[in-house]
Amino acid sequence: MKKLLLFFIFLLLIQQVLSHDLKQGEEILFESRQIKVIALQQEKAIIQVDEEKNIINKGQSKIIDGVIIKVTDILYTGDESSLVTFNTELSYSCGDLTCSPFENSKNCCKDCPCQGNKRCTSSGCIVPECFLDDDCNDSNELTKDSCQDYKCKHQKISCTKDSQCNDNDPETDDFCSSGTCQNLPPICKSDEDCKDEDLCTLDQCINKDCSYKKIENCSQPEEKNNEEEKSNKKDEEIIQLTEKEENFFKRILSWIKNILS
Ligand SMILES: [Ca+2]
Ligand SMILES: [Ca+2]
Ligand SMILES: [Ca+2]
Repeated sequence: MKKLLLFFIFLLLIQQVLSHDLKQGEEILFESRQIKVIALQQEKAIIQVDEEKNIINKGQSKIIDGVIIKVTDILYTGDESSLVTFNTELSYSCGDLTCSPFENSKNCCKDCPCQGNKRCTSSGCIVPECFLDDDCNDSNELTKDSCQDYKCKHQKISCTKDSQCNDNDPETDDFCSSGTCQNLPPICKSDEDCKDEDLCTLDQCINKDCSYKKIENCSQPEEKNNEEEKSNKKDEEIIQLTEKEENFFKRILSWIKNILS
């Protein structure tokens, strides 16, 4: 159990250290931090985290605005195709309920509360558009309105009631299920479509669906007779066998008697 826990902690640590390959001028978003490669030289890179930048030599690491950056390799070609490989890791922990140095509501609103009436979401602090699904009603019957992460979502649907699903085919059953029209063909058209092997059920087609009503006091004669016949045959075979055995012993006995006399 302890080993398993250590393994998970190890996995968690691996996930937090990420490796990136970026050209000069390119940028990435890492844990809500904007990281940009400003310039590259043979043995060094100028890297910017949000508003702060610094020079890092190949093979070295530095903390820039709370992000630990280690430059592991530079492929210098003399033009904009030059490439830098570096690892990023936060020097703080976002999600530990403590607003540490370098953390703020912009890069970790889980720990550093949003200002004013803003709310914390997975994409940072936002002014809430809604709190409940009802706040998002767009008066359009054919959209499903919901409030997710303080933002309104309007998902298109094709129906809200059965009457919107009429396909003008009297054979099919038309209904609306979770915003989608269903036009199901009938299970049966006549009693003949419902025939089963059971002689003790009444097979009928009622309202396009098969019905199998039990027939009272019904027994399946053919099957029963077959069973009885089978068991009788077996009994006969056993009797015949024992008779054969008896005859065999009788013959041996008489043979011995003949020899002795
Ligand atoms: Ca924190
Ligand atoms: Ca709607
Ligand atoms: Ca129909």
